[in-house]
Order: sequence, then structure tokens, then C-alpha cells
Amino acid sequence: MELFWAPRTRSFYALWALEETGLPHEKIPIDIWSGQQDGADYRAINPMDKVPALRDEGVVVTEAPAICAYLADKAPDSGLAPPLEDPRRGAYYRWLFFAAGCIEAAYFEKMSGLEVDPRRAGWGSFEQVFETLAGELESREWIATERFTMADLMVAGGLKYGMMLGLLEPRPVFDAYVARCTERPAYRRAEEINEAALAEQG
Ligand SMILES: N[C@@H](CCC(=O)N[C@@H](CS)C(=O)NCC(=O)O)C(=O)O
Repeated sequence: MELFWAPRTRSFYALWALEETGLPHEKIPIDIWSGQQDGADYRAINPMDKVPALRDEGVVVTEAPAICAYLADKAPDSGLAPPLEDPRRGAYYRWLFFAAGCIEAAYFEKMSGLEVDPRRAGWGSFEQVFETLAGELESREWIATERFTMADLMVAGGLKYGMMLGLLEPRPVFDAYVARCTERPAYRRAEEINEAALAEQG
């Protein structure tokens, strides 16, 4: 299995997911600052010219939440996804896709200063997205089930990104949830890998 990645990018989700599963893999750095992602070799892997991408015996998966879901299913004993027939799979899918479809778009709305009609925008509005998440997390330790899953990895990773960029107002419920997720050893290992790659880049 190969991960095509660049440090301090959305590749971090995939890096963290690989550390959670412990699946053996090779990391292939893509220098997105020099435009390596635009070359024919990488474009054959991801015509979107974006990292991360995962290649597993010829199977290519792009899009961070899809990579997370794929990896969780590749490591069923990790408990990072409810089993296929488990009714909790519904909530798991719901929040995994919420991260991709709503959190990402809400940040774009905020960063671009867009005025959106919440009835037309698929994510509603920035406020709706984060009020919804805060409401869910008030009563639960983890977003989808009674344990950490890949949905938490994507949601907490998304919240952490918004906090780092100052897009989110401080909220104790988000702080506590993100702390719970990021104190996991797999998160710490992924962060070390990220930092080491950045240091190497100079
Ligand atoms: N929807 C993609 C987004 C990936 C993405 O935006 N990657 C950025 C880095 S954070 C990238 O590769 N940018 C290089 C480019 O667009 O040329 C995902 O979830 O994986």
C-alpha cells in the first residue's frame, strides 16, 4: 500500500488513519510546492492534482474521508468502523460524509466571506454546521458510536483545522472533543511524521 502525501496538508487525515490501523505502507512524498502534483505521473493517480491518494495493489483511493473508510474496512479488527451489517454503520457514514460535505464547505464559506442562502447551500450555513456538531457532542463522547471511529478522525481533524485557522469561536465542547481525539497515540505518531517531513524540507 502506498500513500502519496505532503506534510501540513489534508494528507494528515490519511497519515493519522494509517497510524490508527497499523497497516503496512510506504509513504511517497509529493512536493506540491514545486508542482509535482501537476505532472503526468501523479495526474495518472489523481487527475485532481491533489494529495492525499492511496494505492493498494492497483486500487486507487482519493479523497481523505474515502481513504479513511477504505482503511477502516481493510483493518476490521481495529474497530475503526462498525461492521457492515451493524446499524451503527448509519451514524458512522453520516458523520464521515458530514465532515467532507459540510465542514469543508462551511470553512470555504467563512474564508471567502460568501453570503449563502442556507436553503440553497447543501451544507446550510457555517452557523448551522457548527451548532449541529456542538449539539451532538454535548451528549456524546464520540460522534458516531460509543467508541472512536474514522468519523471522529475526520470530524475532530476538521475542527482542529478550523481552530488552527481561527475560523471557530472557542467552545469547551469542541476543545474537549478534539483533545480526546488528538491525545490518541496514533495522532501523536502522525504528527511526528508530519513534523519530521517538514523539518527535512527546511
Ligand atoms: N477533497 C480532497 C482535498 C485535498 C486537497 O485539497 N489537497 C490539497 C492540499 S491540502 C492539495 O493537494 N493541493 C494541491 C493542488 O491543488 O495543486 C480530499 O479530501 O482529499
